Amino acid sequence: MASGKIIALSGGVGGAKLGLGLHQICAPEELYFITNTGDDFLYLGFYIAPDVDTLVYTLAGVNNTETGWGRADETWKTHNVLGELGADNWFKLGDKDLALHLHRSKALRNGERLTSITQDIANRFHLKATVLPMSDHMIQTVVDTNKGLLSFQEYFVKQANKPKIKNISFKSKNPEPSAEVTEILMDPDLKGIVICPSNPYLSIDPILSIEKIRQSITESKHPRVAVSPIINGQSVKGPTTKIMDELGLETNVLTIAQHYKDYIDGIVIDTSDQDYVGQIESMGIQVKLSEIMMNNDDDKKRVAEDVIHFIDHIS
Ligand code: FO1
Repeated sequence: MASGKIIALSGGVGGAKLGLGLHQICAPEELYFITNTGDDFLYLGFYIAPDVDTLVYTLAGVNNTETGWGRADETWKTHNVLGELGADNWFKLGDKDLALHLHRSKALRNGERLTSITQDIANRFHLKATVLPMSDHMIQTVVDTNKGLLSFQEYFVKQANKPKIKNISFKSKNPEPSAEVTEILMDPDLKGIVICPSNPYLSIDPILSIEKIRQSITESKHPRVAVSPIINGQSVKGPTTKIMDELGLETNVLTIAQHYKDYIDGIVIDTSDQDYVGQIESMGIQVKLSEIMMNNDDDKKRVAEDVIHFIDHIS
């Protein structure tokens, strides 16, 4: 079991896969996830935090492995009745998942912070790892598309990420990290920082849009490693390369390395992308080749081991 405190920046499904691998090989009480909340939104009056929930459910082993989001052994009675009532049900909330949204929304209305509610929920799932929302304040991803300005979930789920993206921005009245996020980023005993293979533009950039987080990571003396979210020009999951195309970016690992260059010392890329090693290294970024497609728990553990060895090598 690897020792030393690790911070992992994570979105939803892609991030949670590596998260589960890290959870298998690191001491869980030394693992801290800073999680994207740019996807959070109010739906049917409830506060929904999809990436936080995906991570908690995945680490707790109660996640739905078919959808990648929501809970396993789910039922959809409420969702179906909402449909019969002519209410919104384009965002599918399972019955068990809905209980969490009811509970969290009430706690938020009572003035509790998203961080402390998340901690309580994680404790009830017996998690020893710490899942930290990036902020206790609303910071919302807004997508400017050929269909106009869309909130993240309108773009991603309601319109099935079909609109063409022109620009992505992050809207907030108070773009501050929580005290817990600030504290762990300043921890002198940190072993390293990992950027999970989540979508850089939709899942990691919202976290890095918070100036204090961006600054801490840029100035950090601890090894910082990203895992590429694309392999051989293809997204590992979701619309990463589609978005890169629309933003006029080349869909390769070099673009990913360039995107993260201020925040990383090293990047793990797939062996099929080895032709890019020289160009990435000439940017001052170390490269580790690995097979980074994570189809099963053994793959997740193996990639996590490679990440931790890489951190050891850099430090
Ligand atoms: N993603 C979908 O594509 N369709 C859904 O109906 C949907 C429902 C949903 C409910 C709870 C939850 O925590 C996540 C859910 N997601 C759904 C995933 C969500 O859109 C995530 O924000 C994305 O996967 C990006 O990480």
